[in-house]
Amino acid sequence: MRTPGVCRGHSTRELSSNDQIPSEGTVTFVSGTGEVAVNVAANKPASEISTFPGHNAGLANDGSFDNKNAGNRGVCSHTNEPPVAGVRTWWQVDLEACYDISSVIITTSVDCCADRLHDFDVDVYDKDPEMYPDATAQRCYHYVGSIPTGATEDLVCENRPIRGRVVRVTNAPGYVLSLCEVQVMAVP
Ligand SMILES: [Ca+2]
Repeated sequence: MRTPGVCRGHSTRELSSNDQIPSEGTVTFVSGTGEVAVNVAANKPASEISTFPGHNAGLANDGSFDNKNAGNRGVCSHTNEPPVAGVRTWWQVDLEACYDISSVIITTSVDCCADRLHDFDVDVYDKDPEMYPDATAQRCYHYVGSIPTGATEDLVCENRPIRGRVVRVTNAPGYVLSLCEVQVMAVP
């Protein structure tokens, strides 16, 4: 019996002549077989360990790259204050289907909190780890240091592509987590 919300199997395919090539700027990975990666995270269900009022998780995958004056305007996700010593804050998105994920692109705030995102992990799960404690994580990327303030960085998964449906960003212990946009690049 199939379990809802769980990845099964593995599939890859080559592009056919009928495939639509994504518009310029959305492609970050083309495999040797011609597979093209596109963002599959936009407006999918997002959640975070806690929410600072007005900074809900969905702001990090709403398709808007607005990242200016983020602390006051509520254009980026932000976990609650104050941060708790030893606790690793997280943000995640459920892609609502299984994808072969090649990279995760993160955009940080220009003027608030970006420096608090450092030494973090990007993991891919076969199912929601909040709903299924036995969900297995595969490491996409371990980031050493901080993404520069206001920058957009493409974190290419080690051992890509990684098959999964939930992508989670987990920060270093004891810091809030604020993300302005997260794109999950995968073979559709
Ligand atoms: Ca956004």
